[in-house]
Parts: sequence; structure tokens; C-alpha cells
Amino acid sequence: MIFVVTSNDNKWEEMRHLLRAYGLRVGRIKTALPEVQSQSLEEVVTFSAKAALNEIGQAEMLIEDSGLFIDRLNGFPGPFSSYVYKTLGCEGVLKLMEGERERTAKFVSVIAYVRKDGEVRTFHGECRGRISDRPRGTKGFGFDPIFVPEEGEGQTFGELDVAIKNEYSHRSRSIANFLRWYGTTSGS
Ligand code: ITT
Repeated sequence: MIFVVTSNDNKWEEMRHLLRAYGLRVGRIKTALPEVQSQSLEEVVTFSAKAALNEIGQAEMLIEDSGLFIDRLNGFPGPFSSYVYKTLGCEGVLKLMEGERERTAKFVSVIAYVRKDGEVRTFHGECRGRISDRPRGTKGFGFDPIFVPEEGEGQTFGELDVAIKNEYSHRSRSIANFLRWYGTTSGS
């Protein structure tokens, strides 16, 4: 059994679906791990993974760190997305983007797989898109209502069912990279 360690219910729902579809047995540990302040999601998630090892110590664990990187804002809010969502929200980000024509952005997800023997590996996934002019949709979480993925038909993630979001989201891609590696090492 692999344990996903996250305080975020939506993340867990998405990860659970993707991992179970692959046939893995997964459980959840609902807790917020300490995060280090860094510009690199890899660094943030590796720090949290080591904390999970010390504090929780299950045999196999997955920790995910993600963020929205807006090109015009030099990648802001990036690793600070959780804090910026709590303080400014979607409306605040739209305000920062008011009048901007260059609205390209990407969601990035980095997953850390950590084993009791201390091995930590990270896997990266991205989804490119743009920031919408106004919030649309009530599905999903966080910045979903203002993010229009490139692959879609112009709807925001907030307007798409989670099954569709899972087809090309940053999180599904980091998980796919993890599964590719995991499948070759564990024989599962
Ligand atoms: P854990 O660290 O406990 O897993 P968290 O919500 O704090 O949960 P992060 O530190 O990784 O997670 O913060 C990522 C933030 O980025 C998240 O709170 C959202 O605001 C935003 N975000 C990440 N992925 C997203 C997605 O798929 N859809 C919408 N917003 C997303």
C-alpha cells in the first residue's frame, strides 16, 4: 500500500483515481507537512518528503507539491500558490492580470516518492494554458476557475469534470511519469 500524504482533499481525489486506475493500492494520510520556502517545487517536495519519512515513516509514500506559474508575472505565484490562493484568491490574481493580453501560464506538479530506506525520487508534470478573463465554473479547487488548458475547448478546469481534467492535467502527468518508473522497478 502506498500512502499519499496531503492536507488537500481535491488533490487526494485526483491522485486516488489516477493511481487506482493503474491498479495500485493507495491510502491517504491527511496532514500538512512542513514546507521549505524555495523557488523550486522539487526542493519544496523533497524537503516535505524527508519530513514525512521522519514523522510518519510508512514503507512507501507519495507527496505532491504544485503551483500556477504565470509567464507575464515571471512565474508568480509558483511555489507560493497555496498562500496566494488563501490571501488574494482567483479575483486577486485576475486583478494583477487586468488589461494584460499576454495571459499564458502553466500548472506544474512535482511528486516525491519516498521509501522507508530513505530513497526519495521526484517526478515532474506540466499543463500549459492561459488565464481566463473571469472565473468560470465551480468544479475542482484553487485556481481551476481561472485556468484554461491548451488541450481543451476553451473551458476552464473549473468547468470540466475531474475525469477530463485528469486526462491532461499537470498532476496526471507527474503521476504518469512516476508510474512509468514504478512499473519498471516494482514489477507491478
Ligand atoms: P498539501 O501541501 O497538503 O498537499 P496544499 O493545498 O497546501 O496541500 P500545495 O502546497 O502543493 O498544496 O499548494 C498548491 C496550490 O496551488 C493549491 O493550494 C492551489 O491553490 C494551487 N493548485 C495546484 N494544483 C492545482 C490544480 O490542479 N487546480 C487548481 N489549483 C491548483
